Amino acid sequence: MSKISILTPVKQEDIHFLSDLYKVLTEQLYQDFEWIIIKDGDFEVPVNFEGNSEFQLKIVTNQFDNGVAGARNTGITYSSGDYLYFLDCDDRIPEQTLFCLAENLKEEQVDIVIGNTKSVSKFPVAPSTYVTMFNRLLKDRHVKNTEAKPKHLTIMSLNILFKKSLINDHEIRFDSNLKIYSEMPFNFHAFDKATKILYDQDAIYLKKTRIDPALPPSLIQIHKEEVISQYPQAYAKAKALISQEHLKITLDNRVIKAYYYTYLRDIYQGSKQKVATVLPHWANALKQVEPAALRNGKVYASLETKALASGKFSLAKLLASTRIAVNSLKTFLGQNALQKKVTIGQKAFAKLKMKDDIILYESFLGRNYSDSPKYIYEYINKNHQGKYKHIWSFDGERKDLPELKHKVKQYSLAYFYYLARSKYIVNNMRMPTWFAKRDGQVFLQTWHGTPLKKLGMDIEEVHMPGTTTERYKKNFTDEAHRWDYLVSANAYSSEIFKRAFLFENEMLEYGYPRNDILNSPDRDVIAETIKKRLGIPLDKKVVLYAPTWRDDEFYGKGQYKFTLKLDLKRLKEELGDDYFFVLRTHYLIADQLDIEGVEDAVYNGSHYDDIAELYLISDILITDYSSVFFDYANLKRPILFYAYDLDKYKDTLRGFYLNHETEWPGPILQTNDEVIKTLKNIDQEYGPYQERLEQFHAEFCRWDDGNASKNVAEEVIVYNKSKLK
Ligand code: C2G
Repeated sequence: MSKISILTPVKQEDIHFLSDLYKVLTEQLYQDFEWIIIKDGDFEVPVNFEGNSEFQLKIVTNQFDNGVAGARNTGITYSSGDYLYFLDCDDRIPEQTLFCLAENLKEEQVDIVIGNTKSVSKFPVAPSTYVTMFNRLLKDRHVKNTEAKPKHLTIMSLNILFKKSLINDHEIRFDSNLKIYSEMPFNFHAFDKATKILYDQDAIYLKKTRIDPALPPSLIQIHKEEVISQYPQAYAKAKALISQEHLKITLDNRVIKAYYYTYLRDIYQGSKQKVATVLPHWANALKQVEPAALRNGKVYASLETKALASGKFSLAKLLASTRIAVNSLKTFLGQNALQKKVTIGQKAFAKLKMKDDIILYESFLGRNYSDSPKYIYEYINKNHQGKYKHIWSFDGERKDLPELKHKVKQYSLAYFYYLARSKYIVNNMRMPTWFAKRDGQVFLQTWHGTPLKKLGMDIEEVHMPGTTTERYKKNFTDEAHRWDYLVSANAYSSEIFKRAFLFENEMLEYGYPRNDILNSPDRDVIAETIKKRLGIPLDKKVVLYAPTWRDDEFYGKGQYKFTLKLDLKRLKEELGDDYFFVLRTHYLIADQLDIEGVEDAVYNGSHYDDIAELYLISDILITDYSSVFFDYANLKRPILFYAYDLDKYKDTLRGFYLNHETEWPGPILQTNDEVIKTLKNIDQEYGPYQERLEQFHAEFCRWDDGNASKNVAEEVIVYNKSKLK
């Protein structure tokens, strides 16, 4: 069999991909190849290629500053194989791919073998469907020698074996004037000159879609604007190189499809100047399309392409806009009620000016009047009276909060109106993915807890419903890029937030506004008032139980299950004389707790707005993996961890940032017996943890000095607004 030259161009920022790719190549069943790494620039490739490879490795440099096309051409000149194979450094091939491709060469006169390229967001890990599939293949594979069909004639050069003599005899090269689609003319030139082209569906190539924002974006992502005008230019160059009729039609169908569907909106969107530069390229391309191919389009669309091809840009634009509008209407009609509201709401007010004195607040998805947004609002409202219009967004009607003058229902027209008009948005959670921050709008993200459980990019595998690990991470980091300010309660949080959210804007390191109340000189008076209001006995010790949610226990998106594992009847029987219990489920929990029969010993505070007030009225906190204990530590009162599913949570669901044995500021309890025993003798049982609590307080609560609301509000809102005047 013949020797293959594998060509991998690499930019400096991508060299870290090479050691994995090296491993992939050492695992190939077919080893009669050389691997040529073409450095696109002058830099060192650290030699960390370990292992006993059978293949030859060459590292060469592309001396010319002509991008990936030039680098590939350089690779061709250095190659000594009979066949060329282009492989990008961040992609993967399963171990049988080269073997399958090479098998096709047993046929006579094969010039080109095209493999099967799949886009994946994640490379499969063994045992994967690919591994299973290939094990089967090795047993049953019969090379079918399928002649390549038009749909296999791709415009990408990856995962194709090209006979080198064909490439050299016809001087087929990548066009370095094209940054992005240089492969289109290369491939079609080669297809045109080839005698026999085969397609092998088992020769799989895994192309990674770069949705992980931690990775550098791909060329197409960087040059979005250029992509739009380079496609028709690449097409025109390719068309000029081919003579076979069927290839011309194949290429024509591609460009028509690209115009009608893939790029339509991008072509006509943007500034007049941009549209004026892009349109002539498409006009030129469509002029070259064979009439036969044009007729394949729908009548309306072909009128449009004809108008464009003959330079009637205004008419073409009118027809295209009508088509876009009809398509949008069709999409709109297919949307659910919320999506429809979002579409209308965002469009309706997009042209209104923002107002420097409007602030839109939301806390915990609009479910509460609470957390840092509440305290920031109260500070500004009290200290800068009448200077701002404060809008609160809630997920339902809140007649019980008459002191808030402007309340809007989430996703109502009024909500979208204020979303567009507000200069400042203050939220403690992520906004929905459809939210498009306006130019000049200031997003103050207060966040909602010092992280114990791993977050964002730090989570290895996401187990939440309705998402994948990649999607979750991409949404997360896209969202974090919209935040202008992020509140952090301690240095530990700042470090994690920067890494886990890829946050690069302004970190506000003043402590949590929501914890000001815990450090207030009036806190005992406030606590007594609340106890009286809620009917909680003043002469008993109050225990707050505030557990978190579990990623894998849910009814649906944002609707989590919770089974109460505390035995309330026993707690009442054994501790009821001295203790009173306050239960508080997490805001994502949909289940209602049943306290029937124990009402005289238990208050269900799950719907109470502000958990900070519940901290104040309690003497002891029981939690599991919730961030509540970081805030509660401000009070320096005992904290117990009722962590009945610790191993699962730690190892499978999330993982923790702090060591549970050495760093958590309290005992870990696994059963009701242990909880009861600890509460009965709380002073002795908690004694050994006092010192740890002190250290914990010093590390995590140091910035919480009772002035966080003031500091945050003054810096982000008051000072910025005064600068505008
Ligand atoms: N919370 C609450 N009641 C509970 C649990 C939590 O009111 N029973 C509130 C607290 O303000 C807490 C916040 O919700 O600080 C976040 O809750 P966590 O249990 O820590 O979980 P999560 O919402 O996943 O946020 O960086 C923090 C993480 O993002 C955790």
